[in-house]
Amino acid sequence: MTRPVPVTADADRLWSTLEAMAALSEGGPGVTRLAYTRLERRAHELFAEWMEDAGCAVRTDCAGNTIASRPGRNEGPAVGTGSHLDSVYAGGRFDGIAGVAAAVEVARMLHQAGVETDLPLRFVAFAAEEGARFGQACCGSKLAAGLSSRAELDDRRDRDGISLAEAMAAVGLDPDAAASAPWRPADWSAFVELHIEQGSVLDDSGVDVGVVDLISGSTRLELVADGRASHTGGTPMRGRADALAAAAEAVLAAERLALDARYRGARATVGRLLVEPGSITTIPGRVTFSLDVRDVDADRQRRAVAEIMGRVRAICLRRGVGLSARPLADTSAVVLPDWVRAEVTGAAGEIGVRYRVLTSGASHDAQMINRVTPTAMIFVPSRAGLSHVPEEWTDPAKLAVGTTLLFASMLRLDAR
Ligand code: HGY
Ligand code: MN
Ligand code: MN
Ligand code: MN
Repeated sequence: MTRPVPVTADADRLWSTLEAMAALSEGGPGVTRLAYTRLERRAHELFAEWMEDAGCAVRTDCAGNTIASRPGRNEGPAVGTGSHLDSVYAGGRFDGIAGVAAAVEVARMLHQAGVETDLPLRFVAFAAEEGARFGQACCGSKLAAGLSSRAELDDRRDRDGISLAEAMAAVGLDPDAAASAPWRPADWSAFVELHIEQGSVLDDSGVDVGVVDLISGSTRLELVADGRASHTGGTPMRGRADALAAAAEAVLAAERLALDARYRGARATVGRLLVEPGSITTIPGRVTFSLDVRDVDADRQRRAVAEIMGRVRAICLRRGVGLSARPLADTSAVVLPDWVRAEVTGAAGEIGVRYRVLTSGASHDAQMINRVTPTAMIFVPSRAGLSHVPEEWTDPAKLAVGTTLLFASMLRLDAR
């Protein structure tokens, strides 16, 4: 006998789920729970415990994604939801976790009400979505979508030179198996990821939720400027090959290009810069720095990268500084399918949730999972648009509204 279906998420329970997950952090400001670390696996274990208590069977796939399955009346392609549990360095409590906590709450709402769906439902905690540690974004969902080669797992390395494959093996995963066990599209009917907006459109407009139509692409490179280290006092200014001065010009060249009207919509950022030998009295010999170029237009994104790299090469040539570059990630913008988005906006209409259609500047697991099964995204507001910082905040009531919409959307997708 099914009891009346609760149509609203339990905001307090949802909040304590989020807080319990956010407490799993390496310490220091904000949340630090990096890709393929013991701490990330601990977060997946906690997710698995919660989902077993909510009546799901739980397994971890070869890429380290944890998948909780709830049977329906019939076998068949599942309706899925989920997000990631890793964070950036000193990040916020909501990026990724909000979508996983919402998935847990939906499973609890269904379990509590004894709801029997037609199709099976699956709730996913993705591994290693953030590029903070290895540069590569969406590792777990890329592997699930069959978009990562085994060589990439050896090639991407963290600050200590540990490769993705070595980090996976260190937490008990098999990189060989991970690179050859993609999810089967036939096992899925649709997927909805709830995530914080990481921009300020919802917060500025006061609208409760966003429904995403397009997710930006992202090209990420690691550049190394090789100059000539030498004594800061004994070396005349003329004829120096100062790697940091060259990198500094490169940072400004990237910014200037992204501000150029020809590249309106592109975003270019140097987020990390390492100076060697890093001594006050030595001219910097080598600078290693990142370049992240995002755009909703794949062609403009690649033209922006090409033009920035052309400018950086010219700067280095003029300064007698060598330049090398290696790719870290390269994804194109993804348009999410109308029909799944229509089910989400239809559910919003049914339950009286105000929404607006938004583009995502951030990349997401949904981008990869959309290659497996048609996907939608629900955004909840980020206060002042802040994210990837300890000040990241989403109002508990707004998170509950987004979760209620996720619940209603999944039931609509099940009933199709
Ligand atoms: O970097 C991003 O866009 C996402 O937060 N991983
Ligand atoms: Mn995220
Ligand atoms: Mn993020
Ligand atoms: Mn994401």
